Amino acid sequence: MKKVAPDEASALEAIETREWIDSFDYVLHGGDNSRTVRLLDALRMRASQAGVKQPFTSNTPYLNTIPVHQQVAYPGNRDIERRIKSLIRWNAAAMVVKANRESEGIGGHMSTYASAATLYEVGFNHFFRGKDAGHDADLIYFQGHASPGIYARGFLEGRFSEQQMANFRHEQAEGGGLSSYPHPWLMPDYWEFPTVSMGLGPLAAIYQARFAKYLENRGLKPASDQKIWAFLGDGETDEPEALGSISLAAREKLDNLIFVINCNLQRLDGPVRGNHQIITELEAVFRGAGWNVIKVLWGSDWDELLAKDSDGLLAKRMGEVVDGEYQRYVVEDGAYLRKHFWGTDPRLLAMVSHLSDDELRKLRVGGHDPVKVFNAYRAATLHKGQPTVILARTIKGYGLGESSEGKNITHQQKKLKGSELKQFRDRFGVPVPDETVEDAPVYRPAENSTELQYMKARRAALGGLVPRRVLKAEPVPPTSTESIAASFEEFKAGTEDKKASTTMVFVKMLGKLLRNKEVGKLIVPIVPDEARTFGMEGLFREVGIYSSIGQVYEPVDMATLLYYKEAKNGQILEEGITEAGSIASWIAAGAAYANQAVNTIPFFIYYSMFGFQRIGDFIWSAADARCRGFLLGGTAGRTTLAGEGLQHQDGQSHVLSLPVPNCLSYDPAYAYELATIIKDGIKRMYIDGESIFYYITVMNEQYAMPPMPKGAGVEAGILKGLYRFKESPERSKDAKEVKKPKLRAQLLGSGTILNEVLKAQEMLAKYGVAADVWSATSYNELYRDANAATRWNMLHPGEKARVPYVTECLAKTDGPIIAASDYLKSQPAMLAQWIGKPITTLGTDGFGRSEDRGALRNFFEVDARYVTVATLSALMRDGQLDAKVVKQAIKDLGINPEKPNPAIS
Ligand SMILES: Cc1ncc(C[n+]2csc(CCOP(=O)(O)OP(=O)(O)O)c2C)c(N)n1
Ligand SMILES: [Mg+2]
Repeated sequence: MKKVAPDEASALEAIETREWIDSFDYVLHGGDNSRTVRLLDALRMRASQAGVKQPFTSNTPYLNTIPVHQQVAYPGNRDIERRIKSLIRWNAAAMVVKANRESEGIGGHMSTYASAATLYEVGFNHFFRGKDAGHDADLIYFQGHASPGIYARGFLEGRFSEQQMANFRHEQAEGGGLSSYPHPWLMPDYWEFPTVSMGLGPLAAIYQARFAKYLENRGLKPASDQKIWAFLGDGETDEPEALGSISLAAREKLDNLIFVINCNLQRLDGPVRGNHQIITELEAVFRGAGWNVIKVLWGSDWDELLAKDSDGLLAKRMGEVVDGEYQRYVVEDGAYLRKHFWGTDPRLLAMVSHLSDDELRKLRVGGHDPVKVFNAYRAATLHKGQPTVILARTIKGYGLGESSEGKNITHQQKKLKGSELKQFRDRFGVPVPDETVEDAPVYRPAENSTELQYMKARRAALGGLVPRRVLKAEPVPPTSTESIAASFEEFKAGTEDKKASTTMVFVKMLGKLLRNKEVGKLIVPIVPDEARTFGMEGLFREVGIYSSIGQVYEPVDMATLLYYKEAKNGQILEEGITEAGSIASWIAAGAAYANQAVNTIPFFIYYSMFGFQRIGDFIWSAADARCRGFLLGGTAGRTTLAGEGLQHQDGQSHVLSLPVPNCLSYDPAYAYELATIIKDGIKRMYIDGESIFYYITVMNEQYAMPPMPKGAGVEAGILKGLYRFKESPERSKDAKEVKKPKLRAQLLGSGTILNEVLKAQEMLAKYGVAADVWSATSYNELYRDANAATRWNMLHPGEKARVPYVTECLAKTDGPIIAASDYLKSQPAMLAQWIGKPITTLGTDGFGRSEDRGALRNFFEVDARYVTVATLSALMRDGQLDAKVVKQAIKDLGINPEKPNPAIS
């Protein structure tokens, strides 16, 4: 065989490649796209048959997804829009620079918005629909660190005064200020979605989009063309939450969802993927998950060069440069680019021989080109049957000058020197005069200027200002309080001897609420694959499991009464094993009163251990977003959930719920307590419109539910967190022989541990101790009330002091206080300062064991025997009882005083 020299081989190969491409082009120009796809399929098939190993790739070349010939012309006035964008760029940077000059270290970010300005401005001028668009109004998750740019636009729109701009990050200053990031709690008329805890926004947006379809399919919201836009950082996609549910979005065909990933190739410390390409990686991930992916990599400046690239040399080169190198190109000059990017092949060099170094350097990337961005958004909004992700290549710190643009330090840059401000001003043509430019003043043109008029007209055409948080939902009918109360009446009566768990009681209540004529439709039950755990499977058949396509198979249990019924109008959100996804649904439903103008009432029930501990950051963001609804911590209680061991047994969720200021947490023991809390919660949230939500633990231990004690103040006590459940029987008959003077004590119990406390009350009678038993439904509420009173008293000397509720209840009672719960001892202990006497707390500090309830309660020292000994011991310390009695009790009750400390064993 004739040997071919390498050079000759590559020349021959080039000719051969050319011929193949020409043949392909011939078919392509025939105009039948599907024919070309079939042709490629046939080739692939042939290669497979011949045993040619084809590397798997879910990537397309490193080029714009939308070819030039498929672009439409830009509909806006490019020149005016550029001027507006320049003013916003300036104001965004100026507000951060000024804030940091005035308060050193106050923070703020310039480089994120600088990279994303075009991405936002094309949206504001041509896509984002405001609230006046009614049900079509879009929901937009702004990248948290881009807030200065969003405020800067608001300033031009006349939404914020110069004073407010100057008070960036000083909400408390005179005239009000602007919060660092999107916080609906702090700016409830403006921000809708807290996004700055990175990763939460993308996941929340997916479930928001799914919830929008749920509302439509259930007839709670008319069909609409609403879009959910989520802007995120490329670095942010490293958060597991960010990409964790993208397959759901594809499966559900969420074509109302658009992700825009600002691919500036940098995160806080440096490049996102220095040695690789983040865009290539994300393209594969999203395409693999079934998304429509639109890459916006190259600006129009590149069109001509790429048109000449008939052999794909340039495209190949673009695809092989790693991000660290691309970042380098941003900071280097044109000569560097010519040598390092173009200089790898003489044919590439020849392609740009007509361009000067400066022109080479100025070739723009796609995310800074309004035409490319517009076309990507247009394609995304028109796309059907899939969610879309736009991967937009941008430059971090774009336009911020040499010390910032593309540099690794750019994320943290908060200051610009006078000369840098001047450069910035000149580059973007901002009309700030030389005399003041170094002060970094914000600039707003005259009200009747072309720029402001244009902005206003665009926003008016698109349904008004964005972002805007508007409360449009009708409150639920006030009469629902009565209808709910009537249906809950049975819970007041108790179950006599029939045993039930609070979980069973809750499920019964939920059923009643679902059947309630006034609120039934609004209830949204959410479960993360735990419906059977909580005995909720009866609801499957009754209200159906939501499925956007109904049920396309015959379920295996079709013949049974409780079959697994999926339906397009199903009410239950069965999320599968994802507490993060479930809470995202709960957040969408809990804030629907503001975002979707529907007052949905979500009940999310889950294993309590996997709540605040696992998804605490989501719950915090729900609080910020002013969500309303109920979180139910099921199988709660460290010793109550028997057998499951330390990863399931929750003894901390009430400690973890305390920091959430608008979350009310309860640990009820009995049916009537639970009924009282839920009934009041619906009234406060959905009739009175309070931005609070509830965390309630429910348990799986079964016992007879007592009737609600008679007497005024019980319901109020349940809600405030404490009431006397059972007074001491004066002296039990067994105790007659006890010669001692009467001893007294106050016993507090929560959740199922209240039953242990009641048993202890009887035991103590035998030792001559008359104890009252209190049900402590919420230590957290007691703590907040007491703190509020103490604070008020500190600030109002000389006025009649307010008495905390817990003091009112307990300070004047007789005897020591012993409090037992299935949670950490710190729960009751935090009230000690307001009780005025010693308090002994029993709780479940430590790791659990895979044991049964009895063994666990012995291990953690929270059963009736320990409550008894703790009481006797407290009386002894108070000098009312001899140590011998306590010792004897320890012996009688079979307690081993030398057992290891459960807190650390
Ligand atoms: C959960 C979480 N971790 C860390 C941070 C701190 N943080 C703020 S911005 C940032 C880098 C952002 O990079 P990227 O997502 O690429 O956004 P860019 O600013 O480049 O657009 C980091 C680490 C945060 N806000 N949230
Ligand atoms: Mg980035």
